[in-house]
Amino acid sequence: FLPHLIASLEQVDQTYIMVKPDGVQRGVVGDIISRFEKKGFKLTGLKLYQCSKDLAEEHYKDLKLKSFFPKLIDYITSGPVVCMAWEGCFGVVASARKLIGATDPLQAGPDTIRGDLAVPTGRNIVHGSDSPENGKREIALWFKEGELCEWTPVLTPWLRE
Ligand code: IDP
Ligand code: MG
Repeated sequence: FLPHLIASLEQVDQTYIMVKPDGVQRGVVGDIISRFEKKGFKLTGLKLYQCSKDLAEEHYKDLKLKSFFPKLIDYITSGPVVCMAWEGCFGVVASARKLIGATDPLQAGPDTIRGDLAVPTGRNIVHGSDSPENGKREIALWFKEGELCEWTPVLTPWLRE
């Protein structure tokens, strides 16, 4: 039983969650953080940060050819964002996307962050990685070495199988 428990406790993924500048301005940072805490994710990195155009463009490089790309970069660099690294068992990345809701807040379900708090797609207040690979990539992009904390929440056995 114990070796099995330890092995499954080790299966972790990370997701990069970011409160966009509109979320910071609107004072919903606490609400957003609280939803991930209550879900049982483990916070490993957190900072308020004014990002450069270069960093925003690198983060959204897959969208470079979209017509809204220049506006997206203006939006993301328009004020400080809150960068967060969250860790959880396998499924944490998809689970975070569920809490966030669809890209277009009109399509996002009730009780999701975007469904509850946002209206237009271009002001959808929060970012979440779309795959475990991108979770790793984005955390490495937004956090420097030494900014992430490794710690053991006492509730882990109650939150992971
Ligand atoms: P996601 O944030 O739900 O993963 P993506 O398709 O990766 O959605 O797009 C990244 C961000 O670009 C969105 O969160 C939104 O801020 C912006 N965006 C996406 N599509 C549109 C659009 O059609 N108009 C304006 N902004 C958009
Ligand atoms: Mg995306």
